[in-house]
Amino acid sequence: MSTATIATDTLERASILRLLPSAGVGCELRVFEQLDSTNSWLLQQCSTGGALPLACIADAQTAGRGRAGRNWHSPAGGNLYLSLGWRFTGSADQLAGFSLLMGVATVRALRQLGIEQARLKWPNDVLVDAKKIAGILIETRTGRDGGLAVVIGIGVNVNLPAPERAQIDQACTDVREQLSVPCSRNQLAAVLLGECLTVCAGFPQNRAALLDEYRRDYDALLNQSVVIRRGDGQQQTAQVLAIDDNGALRVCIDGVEHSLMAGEVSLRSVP
Ligand code: BT5
Repeated sequence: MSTATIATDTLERASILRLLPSAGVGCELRVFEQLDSTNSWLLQQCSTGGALPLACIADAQTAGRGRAGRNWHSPAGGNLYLSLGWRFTGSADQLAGFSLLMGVATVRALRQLGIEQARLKWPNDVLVDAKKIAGILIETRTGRDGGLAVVIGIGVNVNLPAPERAQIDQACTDVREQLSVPCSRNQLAAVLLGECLTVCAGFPQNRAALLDEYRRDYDALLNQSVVIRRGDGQQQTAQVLAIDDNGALRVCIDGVEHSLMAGEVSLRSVP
């Protein structure tokens, strides 16, 4: 695929819209030089009744967020920080496992750009060779009209400077390291946004097919031992079994099977 231009092209709304697949028709896009967090900006838009779908991209984030108050390192000039706000008409409990489905969208996009080894670490990490290349943060907000808005935030490392990497407490990688040719951020943004909108448009009918796609080809944890870290600091070693039809992770701890819901825990592989 001829997606190569320069390593860190400037993010441009017009270029992204030109490259956006037809799934993107009707989605408004804003591109900023800097925001505190693209998710926070979109949550704010949802609260004040902004029309959806609405996507925003920032070249830098001053307070990029991960799950559970963790930080997402978001330096300027090289990476992609994208959020998409989308109106969901079902009930909030139908969104269980949704981050995994957006992970499928992200892996599809990275593979289209040539990163064939991209895989998903349940529930929201995208890895290449056990190194984190992207992370996903799903948040919801009830709008003024009482409807539910979902904000999908995705950070992709395209060109992550070494000093920044050194500050991250887990192995990470970027698109530049994985491709022998440079990658255009505008192209990546368009492909990723297109894949996210395709998944959203088909949800929830597409849930089973997306989970099957994950099971077939994207599961970075299959048969691995992991350390489960719970919110209260408790840690346990577990053997990963599979995901269930709601996207929950089935694991075996001391011979007993358990089901983990996204949001409860974070996992680290046992070396
Ligand atoms: C995530 O959280 O992986 C979700 C990250 C979502 C970021 C996007 S960027 C656009 C949108 N706007 C936002 O404000 N957020 C979203 P979690 O699973 O909690 O992982 C956080 C952990 O990942 C940190 O504690 C670090 O260990 C690691 N980390 C932080 N920055 C990283 C980076 N740039 N690359 C790889 N790993 C990183």
